Parts: sequence; C-alpha cells; structure tokens
Amino acid sequence: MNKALGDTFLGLDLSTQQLKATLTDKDSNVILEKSVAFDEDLPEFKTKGGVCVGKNGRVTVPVRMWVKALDLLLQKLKNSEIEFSKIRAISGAAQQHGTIYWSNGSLNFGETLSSEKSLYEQLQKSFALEDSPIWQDMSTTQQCEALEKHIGGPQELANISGSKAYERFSGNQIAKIYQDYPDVYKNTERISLVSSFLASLFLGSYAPIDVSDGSGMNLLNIWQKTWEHQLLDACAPDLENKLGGVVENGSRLGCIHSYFVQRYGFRKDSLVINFTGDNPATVLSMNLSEGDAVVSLGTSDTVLMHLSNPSPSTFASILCHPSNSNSHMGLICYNNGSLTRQFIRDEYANKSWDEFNNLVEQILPGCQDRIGFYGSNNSDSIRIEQGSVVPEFSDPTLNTRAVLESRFLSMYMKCMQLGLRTKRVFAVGGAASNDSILQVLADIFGVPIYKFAFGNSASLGASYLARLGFLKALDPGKQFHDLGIKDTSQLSKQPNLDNHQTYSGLLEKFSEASKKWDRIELS
Ligand code: ADP
Ligand code: XUL
Repeated sequence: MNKALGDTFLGLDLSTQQLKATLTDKDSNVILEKSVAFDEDLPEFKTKGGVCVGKNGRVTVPVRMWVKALDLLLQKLKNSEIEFSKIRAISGAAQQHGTIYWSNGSLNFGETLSSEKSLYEQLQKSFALEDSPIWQDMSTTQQCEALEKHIGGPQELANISGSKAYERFSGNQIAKIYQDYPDVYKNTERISLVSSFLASLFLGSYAPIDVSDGSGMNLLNIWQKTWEHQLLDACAPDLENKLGGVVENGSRLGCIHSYFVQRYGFRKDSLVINFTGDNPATVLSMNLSEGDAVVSLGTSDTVLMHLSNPSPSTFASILCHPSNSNSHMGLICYNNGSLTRQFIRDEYANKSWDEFNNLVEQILPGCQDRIGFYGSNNSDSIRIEQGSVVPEFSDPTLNTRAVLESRFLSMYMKCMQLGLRTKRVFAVGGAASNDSILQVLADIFGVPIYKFAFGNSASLGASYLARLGFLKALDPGKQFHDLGIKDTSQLSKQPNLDNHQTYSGLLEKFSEASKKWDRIELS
C-alpha cells in the first residue's frame, strides 16, 4: 500500500459481483484498492455472479448480503492497515436501478446501532423485502407497457424521463412490488436505490437519491430534476413520500455514524457525500471531451458519453450529468456483458482467456460472413451463417470472435445514430484487461483505445465525488473541474484501418440482422 501523506477520500462501488473500494489522496493518486467478491467471500447467500435468478425473469439479491459485505470490506481495509483517521469524506457508486424496501419504523435505525455487533446482526428487521430486485430483472414487461400507455408512448416517456420504459428501471420494478406484494409495499417506509441504500448505512438514516442515478428510474423529469407526478402516480400510490428528495452530486449528507468511528477508527467528522450510479461515477473518473466515448465491459456492457444538447430516443438513455449540472450523459446498456463472453469462453475455449484470445486473433474480421447474437446460454443465442439462421456455425470456434463483433458493431452503430462522431474510446471494466478484445474494439470503431492504470473506474469516480463534496462543504462554489484531475489514460490500441474498412462494409448487413435479433442483447 502507498502511504498517503495528507487527507484521503474513500470511494466504494457496490457492483453486481463485488463490493469494491478505492482510496485516493488530495492529488487524486490512488493509495489502495480492495474488494469483496459475493460468490466467493459470502458463499452462504448462494449467489451466482452476485445474484439469485428466480422464475419468469426475476433477478434479486438478498439485501442483507450487501449489508454483510460492507463490514467485510471495511475489515479487509483495516487488516491492510489503512489509516481511517485520514479519510475526510466518503462517497460511493452502485449498480443502477435496483431497489431496497426499508420497513416501517426503520428511519432511525442508527439510534440503536452498537459497534460491538455487526451491521448484519443489527439490521435483521430493517427491510420489508428480503430480496431486492436488481438491474438484471426482466420480469416487468407488463408494468413497462402500462407506463408507456399511460404517458402516450415510449417516445413521450423518453422526452420526460430520458428513457423509454425499461424492465430494469426502478419505477417499473416498484410498480410490480406494489401489485404483487401489496403488504410489502404498505410496510415500506422508504425505497432506496442501491447507491442511496449504501449511503444510508454510513449515515445511520435514510440518504436521498442523487439526480444522475435517479434518472434511471423512469420517474424523474431529467430537465427539471424533480419527481414527475404523473409517472409516480402511474407506478404506485404515495410514492413521493417513500422515495424522499433528490440531490445534486457533491451534496454533503452528514457525518459518518459513530458505529464506523468506534469499530474501525474513522474520524468523527468524516463527511458522507451523496452516492451515485456506477455509470455516472465512471464518467466522473475521467474528463470526457467532445468525441470521447467510454466503453465499459463489466457484468453489463455500457457505452457512456457526454451530451450537451441531447435528443431523447428509444434506443439509448439520457441521464442528468454527474458533474455538470447544465448537461446530460448518454447511456447505451447491454445486460449480457462479461457473463456472456465467459459462457462463450467456457464453451469454445476450454475456460481459458488465453485460448479464447488465440482463437479471436486467428479468425479474420467478419468471421467469414457469420453473425451471432448471444444470450447467456445456447438456447438464448442466434447464429446467422451466410444469411441463414443455424443452430451452430460450421466452424464453432468462430463464436469467439463473433461474440465480440456483434457487440462492438452494435455499439458503433448506435453511437452514430446518436450523432456521436467518436474520436477516442476509453475502455474500462473487467474485460478491458484483455488486449485481444480491445483490438477488435479499436478496429470496429476505427479509433484509438485508451485505458487506465487503476482497476475500477466507478469506485475511483466515487472517491473524486467524496473530495468534491468535502471541498464544497468548505466553499459551496467549488466545481468538479476545481479538483484538477489529471488525465492518466494511456494509449492501448491503434486501429488497423484495413480491418476498419472491412467492418464498415459489413455495417449494412449487420444493421439489417440486428433489427430482428438485437433485442436478445440490448436491454
Ligand atoms: P462489475 O463491476 O460489473 O461487477 P467488472 O467490471 O469487475 O464487473 O468485470 C468483471 C468481469 O470481468 C468478469 O465477469 C470477467 O468475465 C471479466 N474479465 C476479467 N478478466 C478478463 C479477461 N482477461 N478477459 C475478458 N474478461 C475478463
Ligand atoms: C445501466 C445498467 C447497468 C448497471 C450495472 O443502465 O443497468 O450498467 O448499472 O452495472
């Protein structure tokens, strides 16, 4: 571990498969990164890929697993001798859209917290719903259709909330809980997003939702940054009370609860700054200019960009920008990211990334006129060989390159439809460590790919958010650019322009095929 000389700032990321922490100093240097992996470190909750898959598209997480993970992570930080007394502020990021239902009477759960027992032991009765629906949940098609109908169609909904109705978006998830479990809804005093839930644990009381993460709910008016009553009312009764207020990024929520001071040695005046979504936090971790796109290759694959004058569409989402209150960010999300690539690796490359990469490098761009649209197993996947749908390619190893090509061609096409003339791509997330994958990305976009030395961009962005909040508490006029964050990205791959030309020639055919099949992939 690097020793920090002065103040430090802690950023967390409650992602799908792990809870991660990044500690930075006042010059934005990374001092330490640590994580807890849910499947491996907390096997008693029996998650796979960090989640529990139920019937009819339901995907949930036992909320108390996240509670337990927080103490485990802080204990790991303590074991690595991090100096808690230097941490001036804490913020966090989290997977977007998931909802947590606090039970009636939990508002002041902090009043009775003792540092002698774990949070897990003490928060047994705090949740009206044990299993929180998360972003992978696809069970709310009916609620989505009802919301779009209520408001006049998908484009109308996008014009107000930034997005058409998506199954994973929180408003539709809340509507389903209200309809399927009215008693749970009645017994719920506060609904948190995953980000505001984690902030609440640090505060010992309910934290507000921030506008960027709140833009992923189909409930917020992304222009006025207030709840939209006609949308709230269409989802469930009394919803505004249960959601509480919304705040801008960099907002100081209060001081850390004494539980953390006594148990781990945090300073009493450590500030808790608002927590945000993982995608907005990733945008915060880098200074994007016009023509930059971030491609995040994690459990979900996302493309993120800065938009100063966005037009809502039905194939991308627009969120309030996390650091520039006058602008927005664009988000294109594919819910089958790394786990789908893992499935192809396991099936065709002996569970080895090296073998997967060897195959990818041997296959020519375009996969000899094969296109694949992949779900998370074979029965959810479609393969097209020379124009016809086939159960398997004549050469099955082609799946390795095809799984990358269809994803990146789709991203490239959608960026163009959004009017983004990409000049640089920043690659982040677990699969950004794979050079063969990045070369295909560079060739398809026809632009250089940049990477960062440090692993997790969302928790890094959250640590910057913590510093912003700390500075704002001293001087409310401080802005994100005052942090003076240096561009630490490094050129990783240059495009092969011959390959780019081959891909440009395939776009029309791909676009036709994807009209029919990319619903498998795009969520
Ligand atoms: P999240 O934050 O969404 O939980 P990460 O960004 O940490 O996810 O990414 C985790 C994923 O990274 C794993 O599911 C794994 O498949 C993928 N990954 C890790 N190393 C490699 C590699 N060398 N090549 C491709 N994918 C990788
Ligand atoms: C974005 C989305 C995912 C989650 C999990 O809309 O659903 O990227 O934030 O990372």
